[in-house]
Amino acid sequence: MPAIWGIVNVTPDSFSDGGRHASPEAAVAHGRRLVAWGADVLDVGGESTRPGAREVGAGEEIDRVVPVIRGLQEAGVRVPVSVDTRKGEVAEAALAAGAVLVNDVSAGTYDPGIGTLAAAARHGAGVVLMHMQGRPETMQDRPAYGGDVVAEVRSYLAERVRAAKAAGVAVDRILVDPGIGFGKTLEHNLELLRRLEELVGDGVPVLLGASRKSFLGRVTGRDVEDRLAGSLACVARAVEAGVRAVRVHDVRATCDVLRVLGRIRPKRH
Ligand code: HH2
Repeated sequence: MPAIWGIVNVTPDSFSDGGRHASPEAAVAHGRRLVAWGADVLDVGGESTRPGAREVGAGEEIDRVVPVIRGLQEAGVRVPVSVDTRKGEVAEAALAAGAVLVNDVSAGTYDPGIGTLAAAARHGAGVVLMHMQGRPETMQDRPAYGGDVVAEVRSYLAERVRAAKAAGVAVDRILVDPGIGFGKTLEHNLELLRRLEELVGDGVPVLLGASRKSFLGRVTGRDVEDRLAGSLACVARAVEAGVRAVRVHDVRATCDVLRVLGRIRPKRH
């Protein structure tokens, strides 16, 4: 069964839970709740990357995530903590504060400085390398792929895996992610989900983030707070395809889905 990455957004403007856990205390309490519900990893983020989001400076992002990472440790939370950031400086501060993974939606391409990959390598941390076309500010303006979106995403991720290895990240600490909703039309997202096995077959563990995303709204007609069932359908699809981790807001319900699927899936030989 995939690991459950519970989302802890310490932001005023995230698309589904912006402002809800903006104080460090509220974010730590939320993280503890997610662990009690079954989260295997907590993914702490201080910058929204939703379409059109405003960029946040490294200092502001550090001020948001570091107190939460420290607070989780002080509260005795033992699950690994990931920092969701594109900036090397933020990754460095978060890893120094106790995070052990860097989830970078730019796969190490955003930060021209030391960068997230070098920071992860220095700390022996893991990384998530996600595919995104363009930047959050403009990525949904007119996403386009030459021919086959799945082939393009796979070759981009293979190149970013090579870059991570070259930066010194341990091979067995790398995950890749097709980046659902990041520079993709509805049809691109659906095609990636339909053909997840191709990505899994490339041999690098896959993380999938589809939780509450707008393509689910397009399919079901539901607003963001009402996309649980659609999100869980994606979790079931991830299990079927052999995905290694799912990044979700609704940890308790996801955990139930995985428990049941774990008992009723045909055994593979
Ligand atoms: N999606 C979001 C943020 N980070 N990281 C990975 N690896 N994969 C994803 O699909 C992914 C991600 C967007 O979701 P959320 O954090 O809820 O929203 P926001 O970016 O508005 O904070």
